[in-house]
Amino acid sequence: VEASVPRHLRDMWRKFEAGEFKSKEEFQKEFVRHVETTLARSMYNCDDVGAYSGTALALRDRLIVAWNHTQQQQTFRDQKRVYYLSLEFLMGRTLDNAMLNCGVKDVVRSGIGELGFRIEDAIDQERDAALGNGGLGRLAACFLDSLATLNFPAWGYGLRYKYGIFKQEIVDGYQVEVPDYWLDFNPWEFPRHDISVDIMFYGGVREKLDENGKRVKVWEGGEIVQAIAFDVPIPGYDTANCNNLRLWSSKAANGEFDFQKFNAGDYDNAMSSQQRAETISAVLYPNDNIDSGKELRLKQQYFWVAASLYDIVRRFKKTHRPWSEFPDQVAIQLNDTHPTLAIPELQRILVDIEKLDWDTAWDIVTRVFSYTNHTVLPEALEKWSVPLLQHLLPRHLQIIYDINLFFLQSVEKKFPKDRELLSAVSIIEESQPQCIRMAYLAIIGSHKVNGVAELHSDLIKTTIFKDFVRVFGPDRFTNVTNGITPRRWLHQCNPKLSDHIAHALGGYDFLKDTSLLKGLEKWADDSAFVDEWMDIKLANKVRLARFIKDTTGIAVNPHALFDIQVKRIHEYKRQQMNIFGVIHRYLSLKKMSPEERKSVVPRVSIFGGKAAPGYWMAKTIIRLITAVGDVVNNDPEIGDLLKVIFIEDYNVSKAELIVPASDISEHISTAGTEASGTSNMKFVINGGLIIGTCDGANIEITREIGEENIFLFGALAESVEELRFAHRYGKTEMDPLLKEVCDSIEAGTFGDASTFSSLLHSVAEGGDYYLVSDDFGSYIKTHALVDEAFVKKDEWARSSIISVANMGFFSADRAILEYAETIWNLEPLPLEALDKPVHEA
Ligand code: 4GP
Repeated sequence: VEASVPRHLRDMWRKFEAGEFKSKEEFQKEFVRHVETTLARSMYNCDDVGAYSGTALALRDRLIVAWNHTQQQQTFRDQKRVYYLSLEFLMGRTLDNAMLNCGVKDVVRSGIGELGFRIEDAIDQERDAALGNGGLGRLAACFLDSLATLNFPAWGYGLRYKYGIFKQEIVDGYQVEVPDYWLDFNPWEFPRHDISVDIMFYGGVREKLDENGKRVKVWEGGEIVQAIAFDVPIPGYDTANCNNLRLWSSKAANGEFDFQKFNAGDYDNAMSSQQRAETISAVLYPNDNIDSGKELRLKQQYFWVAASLYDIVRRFKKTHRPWSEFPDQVAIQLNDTHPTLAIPELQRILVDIEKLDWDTAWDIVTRVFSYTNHTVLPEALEKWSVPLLQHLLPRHLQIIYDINLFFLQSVEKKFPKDRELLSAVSIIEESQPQCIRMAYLAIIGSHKVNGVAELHSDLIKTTIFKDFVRVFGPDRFTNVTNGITPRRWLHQCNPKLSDHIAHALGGYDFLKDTSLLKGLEKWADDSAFVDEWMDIKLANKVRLARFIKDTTGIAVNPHALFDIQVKRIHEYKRQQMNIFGVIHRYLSLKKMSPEERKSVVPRVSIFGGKAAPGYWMAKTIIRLITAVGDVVNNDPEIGDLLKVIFIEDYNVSKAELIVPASDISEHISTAGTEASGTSNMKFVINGGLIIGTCDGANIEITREIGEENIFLFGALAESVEELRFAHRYGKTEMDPLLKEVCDSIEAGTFGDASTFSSLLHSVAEGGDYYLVSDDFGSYIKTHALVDEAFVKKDEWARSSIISVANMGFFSADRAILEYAETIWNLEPLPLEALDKPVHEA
C-alpha cells in the first residue's frame, strides 16, 4: 500500500496502462517493436528464432497485464488460496498453449504471416521447460492449467533448475546424457530481485530464556543461502485469470564473491561460496519413481520449502489475521513426500518464532497440509538418514522427534501395549543409521492423504500405509483419480481432431466441460464424420512418419498399425516385455512363407523414454530396443511388415507430436505397480486404443469407455504376491514363447548376447519380479486380437469415437474440483472480479 500511486494521479497512470492486443495490427506493432528494440534485430536479420522471440515477448506483455490484475484481485478478495508444492513442473513449451488459452492464436497466425513467418515454425523454436522427470511433474503442470482455467486462487511453488532433465542422445544404440541448458532465452519468467529470502543450513540449537522467562530454542550460526523468486504466469483457458508459478533460484547471501580473498589474490576461492550456493538450484535429480538419498537433494528440498513457507506466511501476516485463521486462508498440497520438510518447518515458525504453544501450532499445521502419494514402489519411498538431518537441519530433527513422540503417545493411548504397532508407525526407522520415513511424517502432519487412481488408493490403505488406517481411521485416506488438461492434450496437440469434435458438438465448450464429449456417441454411425475422424488419424500418423524419417532416416508406412510406448524406462513399466513381444513377432515373420506374410498386418513399434542415468537395467532395455531395430529394420525379408523405432529424447513437445498418431499404445505395467498413468488418458482422448494391464487408471478408463473398447490382459493385482512367491520357490517354468525369444537373444541374433545377460537373467526362473513370463502368453495373444481388430476399420473407428466420447471423467478440471471440494475447501474467485482491475485496493 505504501508503494501505491496517490489517488489523484491514477487517471494519468490508467491512460497509459498496458492493454491486451485485440487486433492483428496491435499484435504486429508489438511484434516489430520487440524484434527491433528488445532483441535488437531488424527485418534484415530476423529468422524463426527471432520470430518466436518477438511473438513470445508480445504475448508476454499481454499475460503480465492479466497476471498483475489477477494477483491484485487475489490480494483484494483475500480468499483462501491453495499452494501446490512440487519439486517438479514439467511444463513443456509455453507459446502455443498461451496463445490458445488467451484466444489469440488466429490473430497471431495472420499477423505473423503478413510479416513473413509461419506460426508453426516460430512455435517450433521454443525449448521445453523440462523441470520434471515424468508423471508426477507433468501432473503438476496439468493441474496448474486447470487451477487457472477454473479461476482458483492458486500458486505453484518449485525450484528454478538451471538444468532441467538431461537431454537424451542415442550413441551406438546406448543412451548418453547431455546437459539441458534451457535458460538461454526464457521469456516466460520474471525475476523478482525484490523478493528474496535468507535460508539457513547447518548451525546449532541453543536453549535460552526469553523475555518472559520461558525456555526457548534458538537455531543459529549456520550458513545462509539466498532464495530469489522467479515468477511464471499461468494463463487459464478462456478466462482473464492468470495464476502464478513461483520458482526459487539460489544465490550466495554474501554477494557476488569474497572480496577479501579476491584482494589477497586467491581468485579460485573467491568464487567458491557463490558456486556452492548456486549449486542448490542447479540441477534436477533425474530420477523417476526412485529415491536418490543425496545430501544436495535434501538441501534442495529444505531450501525450496523454507522459501515458499516464508513467502506464504509473509502474505498471510499482511492481512493481520490471528494465527487461528491460517488454515482458513491457506491450503498446502504436498506433491509426493519431496516437500514434507514443510511440516516441521511450519511447526518451527509457529513455535520458535511466533511463540505459539506446541498443540495450537500442531493443530494449525495439520489443518493446512495434505499429501498426495504417487507410488507404492518401496524403492521410491523417501528416507533421510538421521545423522544427515542432524548435521544439516538440527532444529528440524528435534521437531521431528517431538512430533513422533507425541504421535506415538497418542497411539499408545489408543492401542495400549501394542509394541509392534508402535514400531511400525514410528517416523524413525530403527535401521543403521536410523532414518526418517518421510511418508509417515507426511501422513501424520496432514489432514488428508490421497492416492491417484482407485486401485492405487486402495492399495496404499492395505499395504504401505495400512497401520495408519488403524491409527487414524479410513477417513484420512482418499482417492483423487488423476486427469489431464484437454487444452494441451487435445486442442493444442491435435487441432484437427479438436476442430472436428467442435464441429459436431457445435462449439468448443467441451474444452471446459469434457462431459460434453458424450455428444460424440451419436456421430459414431455417421459415415462422413467417421471418415473424417480416420483421415485425421492418418494425417497425424503421416506427420509422425515424417518426423521419424527426418530424425532417424527410417521410412515407416503410415498405413501400418502404429504401436506406441512412450514413458520413462522402468522395469515395472515393462518395456522389456514389449520388445520381447516385438522379437516374437519378428521370429514368427521369419518362419512364414511369402504367401503367409501377405495376410500380416504391418506394424511400426515405437518406443521413447529416458532411463535414469544410474539405472543400468533400464539402459540395457534401451540398448535391446535399438539393437532389435538395427536387425529388423534392415532385414529385406521383413520390409514394411515390421519396423522398430526408438525416438530420442522423449519430452513434452515430442509427446504432443506422438500421442495423436497412435493406433494402439501400451500401458502394460505389472498389476499393482503403476499408480495411475496419465499417458493412457492422453492417448485415448486422441482416438487411440490401448493395450494394458488391470492397473492404475486403466481400470477406470475401462469402466468409462467399456471393456469392448480396450485390450486388457495379464495377472490381476491380487495374484501378484502369489506369483512372485511361486517364482522364488522355483515352481514355474518360463513361458515357452518367451523362452524362444530369450534363446534367440542368447544366440546373438541382436548382437553380442553378453550385453543383455542381466536383462535375460531378470526374467529367468527364480527371479522375474515383474512377472514378464507370467503375462507374456496373454500379452502375445492380445496383440493378435489387436491385429484382427485393426483390419475391421469400421469397428475400430467406432471404438475410437466411443472411447473419446466417454473420456470426460479424465479431465484435470474434474480432479482439481475434487481436490478443491474434498481436501482444500477452496472457492474460485468470482468471475466479475476478474473482468475489471481493482484500482482502489
Ligand atoms: C507417477 C506414477 O508412476 C504414475 O503412475 C502417476 O500417473 C504419476 O506419478 C502422477 O500421479 N510417479 C512418479 C514418481 O512420477 O516419481 O513417483
